[in-house]
Amino acid sequence: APETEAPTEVPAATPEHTRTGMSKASLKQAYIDNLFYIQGRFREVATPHDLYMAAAFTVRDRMLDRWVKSAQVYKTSHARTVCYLSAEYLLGPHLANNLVNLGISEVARRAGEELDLDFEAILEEEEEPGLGNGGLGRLAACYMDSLATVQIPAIGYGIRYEFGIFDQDIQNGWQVERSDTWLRNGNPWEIPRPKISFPVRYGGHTEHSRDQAGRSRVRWVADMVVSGVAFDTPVLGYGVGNVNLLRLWKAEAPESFDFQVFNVGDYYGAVHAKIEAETISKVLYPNDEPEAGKELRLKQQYFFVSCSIQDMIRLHLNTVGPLETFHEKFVAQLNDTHPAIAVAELMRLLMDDHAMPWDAAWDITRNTFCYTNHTLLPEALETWSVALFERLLPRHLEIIYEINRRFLDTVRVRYLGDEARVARMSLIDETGGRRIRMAHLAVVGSRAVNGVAALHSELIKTTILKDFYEMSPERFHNVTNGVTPRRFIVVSNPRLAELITEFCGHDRWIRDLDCLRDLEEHAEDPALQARWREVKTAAKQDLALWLSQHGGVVLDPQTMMFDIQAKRMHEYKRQHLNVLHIIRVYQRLKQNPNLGMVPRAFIFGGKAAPGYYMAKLMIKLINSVAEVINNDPQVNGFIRVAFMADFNVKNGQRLYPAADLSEQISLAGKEASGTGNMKFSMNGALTVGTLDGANIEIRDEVGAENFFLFGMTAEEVRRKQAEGYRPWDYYHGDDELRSDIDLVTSGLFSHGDTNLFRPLADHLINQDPFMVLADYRAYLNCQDRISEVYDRPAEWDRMSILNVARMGKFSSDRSIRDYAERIWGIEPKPIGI
Ligand code: GL9
Repeated sequence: APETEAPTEVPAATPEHTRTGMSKASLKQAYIDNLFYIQGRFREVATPHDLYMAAAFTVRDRMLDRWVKSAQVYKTSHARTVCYLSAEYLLGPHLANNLVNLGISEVARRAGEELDLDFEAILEEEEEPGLGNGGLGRLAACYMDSLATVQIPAIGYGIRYEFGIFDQDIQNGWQVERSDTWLRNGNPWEIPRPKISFPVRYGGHTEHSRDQAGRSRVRWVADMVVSGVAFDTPVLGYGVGNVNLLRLWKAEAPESFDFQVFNVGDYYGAVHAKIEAETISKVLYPNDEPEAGKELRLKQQYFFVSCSIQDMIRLHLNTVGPLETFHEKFVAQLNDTHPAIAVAELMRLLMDDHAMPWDAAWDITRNTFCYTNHTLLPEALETWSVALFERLLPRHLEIIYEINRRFLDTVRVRYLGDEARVARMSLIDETGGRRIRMAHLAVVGSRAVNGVAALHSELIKTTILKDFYEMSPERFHNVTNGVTPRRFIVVSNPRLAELITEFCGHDRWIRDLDCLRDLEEHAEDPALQARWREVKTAAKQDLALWLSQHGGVVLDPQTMMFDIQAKRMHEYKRQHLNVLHIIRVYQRLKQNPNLGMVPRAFIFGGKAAPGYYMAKLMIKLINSVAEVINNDPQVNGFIRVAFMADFNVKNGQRLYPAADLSEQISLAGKEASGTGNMKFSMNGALTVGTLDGANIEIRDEVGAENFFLFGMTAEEVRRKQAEGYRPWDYYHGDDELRSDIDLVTSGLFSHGDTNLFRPLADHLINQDPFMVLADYRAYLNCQDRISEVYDRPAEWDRMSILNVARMGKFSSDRSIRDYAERIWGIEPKPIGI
């Protein structure tokens, strides 16, 4: 067990001990050393940031020998390696997580105490790398943790955005975006590798010719070149020696860029070129669906993909050798279509730079890539205009055309005369302006395709990728998402972790989450239930205190049920359905102030894409409803509403442990998986949810009797949509529903302004694309049942314990093992400590 393996006392720290020792004495000595030699400070003058940096370097030092050893073993054994290609990594703070994975949280805490340091304040000081938008980016981060923990050699490739996801302020109830300057004070976790750098070219034209052997050769004469520089972050597995690499690329002007030649006398032009290069990795696009046609976004995608594939080829040539075996050394997982251009880029590099014939190159390419789809929303399926492609990546467009020509020939041979099918499957959408369908490129260029939850993987086969499934069903898989229990239980909920450890074996459950099953037999034990409740209440107290200090809402953790919905703001996630329930309870209380009800705190968190008007209006609505309810003494002893500003990984870690009830209320068939659903449930929240995404599997695991289900199924949604859905009928057919919606536009929540929320209400009554009104009644009924059960603590606690006990499946370790066995064909390469 890593917590106990390191000796806790060594008499006097020798220099070796100081640099890497795990004992308390070594940690103390190292900390003081780092504070002095790296920050140039001693205790008396150190700022909180200095104190954090010294801690970070002290921890990082302890990861480096494992990192070097992993790299050596991986290299000399020619280990098969996963390359995870993702435009986003929503990492969250490193320090606490690395302490846990090193197994030195406790000894470090004691060392800190002896140095008279405020350990919590040091952890708080870390600025989190928010290099992702939401679930998709956080999934990549969980997978990096699990890849290392299950000891699979892996490299995560991505972009080192200078500005990650914006910080959210709430002003007058509205979201206000602030730029995220996470690198401002330096990043102690990354190591710059200026020598690992690749040119990435854009624009220009191609020249076709034949070599002496008569083979056709292509030269791409680009008109812009930038340089991608590697920044490496070590990712340590839990309780193992394996350290994998997260390699993020920063865009710079190439060193060799000759201002004199390209810009004779044009100093400003030269500086402008430098700025243009650096712009590429400047900022993360803050949308949860693709930004239509933004040239910079395509530049970003090609930038990190090109650097990554060039790096993989370099590594292969340095170790194994001939490129014919590239796909045996590497498997590359495409995290959604954002890196799908990799298919054309690998083809280009193999053919144009390494003189490989088409068929050989295609064989390698097809056997290298696998593609994960993360959404069914049609508006989220990425396409790029052919014109933009031609301007930015002329050679890739040629290659895509040739892939398409050959592919469509196979379709024609298979389905004689079915030109409609050919048009549907083409990599080029010819309806309207011609556009490249990135999902089709990813599917055609991959060996395996997977969805992220059972329902989603089935729906892919019958909707967006139906034709592809019919043609090669054997390539379609499901890998249900998971989350890492290290960050989402051990780091975020130490009290629960300690309690679980008593029943599930010291640290055993942290690497094998199925061990949580050992809790099951104690679910009805009043003694455990009492302690379980204490742990939950303590977490609620922490959150209540934090919220009261940040925004001022006062919640009562003793009496109130904490009902939480935290996720990106989106109509399909239906935060407004939640609001309608709050308004219903409010109206009931106003009509009957003596209504005996279970007090509830309704807590929200989530960012809206800056250009998504309706999502921003939902934030304003939540805050407006909160203002009225929280200031109404007739009700505010029973209900309160809080919007936690700036929901990110760090703030999520405050929410998950404190939830009694987890809101997972998307319209069935829209949420591909969801991962917050898993994080809440792992922390003992019960779920109110639809049969959507991974909710279905969570319910299967925890038992239908321990899950609050409501709403239409995906199939019922489909049928109703086909019949013609008329929200108007619901509005007029249900007095309470009408009264709740009417209250939204009454001006009560908007200081008399009856227009402010009109767009939201009108949209619900007239369009309601996500069928809020159709599910309203079922949701209310379900919420009433929930209140009843919450009133019976023994029953609730039992259900809560069973939820945790049965969450083993949702560890990202299980997801990664699934990928390794069923998709990647890769074995663990254990590195001891
Ligand atoms: C998402 C899906 O919407 C989620 O249901 C899923 O859990 C995650 C991870 O597979 O991927 N796809 C997607 O584009 N986002 C997801 O969360 N959006 C963001 O990350 C903002």
